[in-house]
Amino acid sequence: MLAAAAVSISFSACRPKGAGSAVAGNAAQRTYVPPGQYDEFYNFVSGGFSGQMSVYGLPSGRLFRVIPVFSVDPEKAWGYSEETKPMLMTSHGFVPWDDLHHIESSFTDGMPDGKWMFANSNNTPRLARIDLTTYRTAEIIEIPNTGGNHCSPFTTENSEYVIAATRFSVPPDGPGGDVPISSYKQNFKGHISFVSVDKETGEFNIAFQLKTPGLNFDLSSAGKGVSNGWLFLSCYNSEQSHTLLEVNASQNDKDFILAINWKKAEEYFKAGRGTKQTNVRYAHNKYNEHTHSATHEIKTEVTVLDVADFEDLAYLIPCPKSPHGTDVSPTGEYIVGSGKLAALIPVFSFDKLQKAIAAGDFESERYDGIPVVKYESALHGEVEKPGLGPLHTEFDDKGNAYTSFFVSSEVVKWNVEKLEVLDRQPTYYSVGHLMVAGGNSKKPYGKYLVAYNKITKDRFLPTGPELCHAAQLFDISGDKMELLLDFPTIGEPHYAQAIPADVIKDRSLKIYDINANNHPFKANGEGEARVERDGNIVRVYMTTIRSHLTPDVIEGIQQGDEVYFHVTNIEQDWDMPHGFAIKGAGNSELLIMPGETQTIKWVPDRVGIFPFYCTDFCSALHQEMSGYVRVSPKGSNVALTSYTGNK
Ligand code: K7E
Ligand code: CUA
Repeated sequence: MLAAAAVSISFSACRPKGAGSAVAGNAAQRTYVPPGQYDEFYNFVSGGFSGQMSVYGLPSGRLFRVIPVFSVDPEKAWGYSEETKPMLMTSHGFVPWDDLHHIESSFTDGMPDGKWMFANSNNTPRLARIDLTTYRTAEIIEIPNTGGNHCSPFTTENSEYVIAATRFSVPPDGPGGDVPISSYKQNFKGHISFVSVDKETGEFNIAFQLKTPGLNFDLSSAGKGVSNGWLFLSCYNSEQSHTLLEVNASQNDKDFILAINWKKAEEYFKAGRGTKQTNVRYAHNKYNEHTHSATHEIKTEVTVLDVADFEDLAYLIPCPKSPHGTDVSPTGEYIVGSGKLAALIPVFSFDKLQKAIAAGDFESERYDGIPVVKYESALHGEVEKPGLGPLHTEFDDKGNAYTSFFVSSEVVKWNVEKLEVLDRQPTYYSVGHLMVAGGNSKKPYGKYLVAYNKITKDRFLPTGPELCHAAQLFDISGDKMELLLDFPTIGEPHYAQAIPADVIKDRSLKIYDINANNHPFKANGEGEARVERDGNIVRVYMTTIRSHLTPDVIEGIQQGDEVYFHVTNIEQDWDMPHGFAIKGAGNSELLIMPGETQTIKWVPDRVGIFPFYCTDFCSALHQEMSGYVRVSPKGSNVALTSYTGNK
């Protein structure tokens, strides 16, 4: 939840009238996707405090998949298997959870290209890349000099960079961080990271960071079209206070949108104008689809440019009252600032901003060395009386914007040129993010809007003190927005993306080629299945195929041994994973995709017979897909043997 929750308007005060009656007459027909047919859009939805990303279909709201990103997931052994554990390593060690707020797709020419989804973690600052061929998190990079990576992962027009900016300004990493918290104004700094994305592989690299005054960066949007090359970030706590922010960071009438000329910053970086900082430590984790394993390394260097050292990198635009969303229109000309406590929505013009910069049309005082453009000079106009507590804005294909209002619990449609409110519809209740299909691209697909709500109260059957968060689907193809469907979400949904199924569906991988499997502990067919001992380490090279595990009888394991089951699924059929679990394992199951090898570690704590079995109902004889391990006392002379079928 966000700071606007602190606004002292109780839930009952903002409960929309006529809840539940507002649904369009033929809504069922318009959201019904008959059995066996496909949805029109993929909807990738952040999981908030679940740390995961979920994949739905639109318009049906059917849940297809939950992709583990920053949190462990026993269903998929994410963070439990030996292969995936390195993905959750950080400079703080193994971190099994995070808070994922924003998802943005990779872009080519300002349009989703269906290659990757990027995701931020809000607690231990990290950035993730999810591969849309495997629907697996392929890479996670930690962000140094950062305290909470909320303002992320906003992506430039051709995915040159994914942005990661600090929510909490903090002293830069290193020994200099041990300072009184009351010395905020002297010692706390913001950092904005430009993480480059390799065109082919997608691989991340923190190209450079910009050091800024100690502002809190909330959200951002990369420029596009006419504003390509620029980046806009909302900043709150321009007061630079360090305690009771609810009051102390709400003093100034206006905070800022920070406009960064990132093409210039890149030029300065390439010209060697940055400073190498060598006291940072950050993790860079990658998943390899050939070794079916992740690697984890710690990096110790980052290049930093201080914006105050350059005249033409950064400009502040005053923006009323603790702005949250900063959203750029499809043409790139308009920048919408949503002040959480503001009674209007300012819309800035990129053209006017450029003219103001060229004319030096600045306030008389700089803010910590950064020129402040005069509010009126950059302003296209204000949307008056739009609602209470504006948070986020998305765009359609017809020149309209849609803004979510947390406090007045509604979505409001308005015309970007004319700044006129055209329609408003209640949400049930307290909408946070909203999303229009392609609504952050150069050519929005329009058609659907989804509101992601913080509170559902009476919308679903009660399930104890906590109710599901939920999405609400609206049809926006007509003049009025029409509510079609409520559907529950995984965790707390924040930002989301919707991409036409055709852009993505044919990229989906069906199997891993067993011949391309380079896992060091692969069993290349049942003939290679075996058990080996090295001291107290025992490796079981196991294969799975319908409907047996090889080997399925193992003897000669001793109490306290460190046993690794390296399970290779030798199937080469789509949608034919097998599972593996063993009694007493302090671990999850494994779920092994066709052609893949995955490993679970097991340390038997007692003597006896331990059954193991396939956890995924894979065939008529799935229940028969099982086996036994005999565990003997330490030092026992039972020989290490294994077999399947006749000994
Ligand atoms: Cu508005 Cu974290 Cu994007 Cu949620 S944030 S609502
Ligand atoms: Cu394999 Cu069930």
